[in-house]
Amino acid sequence: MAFPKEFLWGGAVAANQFEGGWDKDGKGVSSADCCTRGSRTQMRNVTFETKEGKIEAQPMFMLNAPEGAEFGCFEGYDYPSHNGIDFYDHYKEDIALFAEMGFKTFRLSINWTRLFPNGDETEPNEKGIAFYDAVFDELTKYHIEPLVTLSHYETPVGLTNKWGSWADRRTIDCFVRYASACLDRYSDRVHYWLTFNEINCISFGGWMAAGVPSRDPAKIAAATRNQLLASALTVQYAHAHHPSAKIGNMIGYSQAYPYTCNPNDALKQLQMQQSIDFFSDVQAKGYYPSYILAQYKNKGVGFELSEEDKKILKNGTVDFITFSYYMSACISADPEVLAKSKGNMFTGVPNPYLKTSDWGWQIDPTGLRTALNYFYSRYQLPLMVVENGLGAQDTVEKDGSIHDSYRIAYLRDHIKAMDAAINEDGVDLIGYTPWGCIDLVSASTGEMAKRYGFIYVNLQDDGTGDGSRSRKDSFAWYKKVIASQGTDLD
Ligand code: BGP
Repeated sequence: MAFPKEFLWGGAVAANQFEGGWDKDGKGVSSADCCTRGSRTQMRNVTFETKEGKIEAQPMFMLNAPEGAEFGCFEGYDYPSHNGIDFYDHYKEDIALFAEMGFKTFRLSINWTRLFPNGDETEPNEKGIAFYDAVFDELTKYHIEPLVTLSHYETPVGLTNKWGSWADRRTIDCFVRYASACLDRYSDRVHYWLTFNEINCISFGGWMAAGVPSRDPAKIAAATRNQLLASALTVQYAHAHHPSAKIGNMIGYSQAYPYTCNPNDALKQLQMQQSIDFFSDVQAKGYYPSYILAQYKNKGVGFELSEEDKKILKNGTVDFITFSYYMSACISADPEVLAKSKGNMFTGVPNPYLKTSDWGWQIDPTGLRTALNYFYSRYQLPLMVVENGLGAQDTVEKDGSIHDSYRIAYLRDHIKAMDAAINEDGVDLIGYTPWGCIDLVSASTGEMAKRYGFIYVNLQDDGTGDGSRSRKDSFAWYKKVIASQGTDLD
């Protein structure tokens, strides 16, 4: 069956993973700029200078920096965001390729530090404004609707060094000033906005999602509240000043199953589900759910939510729901199973019914159909799948061709799952933007080797490659999918 006529087919990227030009035209340093290149086995590090003047690096997901650490970039470290794939200088060529595929939408993020280099300025940097003006003009030229994430895994490091970033309430005003500037300058061409990418990932990725250099649960709870308030205030500003703007949230989602029918596994799975639902419940329903308040209380996490805060959340609910979906995970309450499983925080206990990607992510298209039904029945709001795809190593043949049949197979099965959700289950799904439509730097590992694109970018992790772009087999395939409204998937 066909997808709706107005369906937004496209692709997705994030500024820090593809723009490059990290210090061009007055841009400031962001949290992502301080993350080194890692690998499948080596976690990315974050670099800083201690009070005593020592340069140190700590693993991104374990970061617990000493008091007084000053984050930044230092000689001798390899920071992949600094050059990305240099979209900054290739945007015309890249957008022309998206247009050739027939994109109806393109999801990108604005880099806060291009507009407000330190995060707390009162007026935007006009050169930063001009860059996105040019990008949006180019997209408009091809009738491609931009879908803009305001904060995709980057926070001005200036705010971390000044007051600990999102753990401090003052960051809310800085963000709202930035978000309002974006809305004021670009709303004539941008109609779809997302506030925070994978906002729930702050729970385990304080640095990645919020520039918070600490794993202290009270700081993470405060940073979470502050982002949720900033998101709600942005929605309020948009609704008051730009009625044509639609604002969505963005959840990092992995469909979770109880590993067995043992009731303890089912309870654990529910608790895991609640840790994700919490974010979309606040953003779509406008209040902190009782289960999360109970958890904070029981764990002794100091946490404040004023009457004023509650009002802000109530009046700032989103217009649509979006999420990323790559894989599913099995949840077990049995310590023996957990000890035996190699699963990490992303992948859970291995599911015997599923195959995994080269990076150990469990491939599960049916899980996407389940997720779509779950979100739609819970919120009854339009949905978009704004990330999905297969990170894989590609081989360039002697003649330059790239036969990525594995990627086509992955995407085909997920598109079939979306088709079933729309046409058989009645879900209101309005868009699909597969991740990394052009090869870019991986968020979790910082590698170029983990490729998602329809477009190959000749850049390697050892620094070689001329940056040239070429079409993989999936390029022609996706073009056909879009042209046929999802009916020709062969
Ligand atoms: C999501 C992020 C993206 C992206 C994607 C793929 O979590 O929103 O920024 O990178 O995952 O992950 P990775 O790049 O680690 O393969």
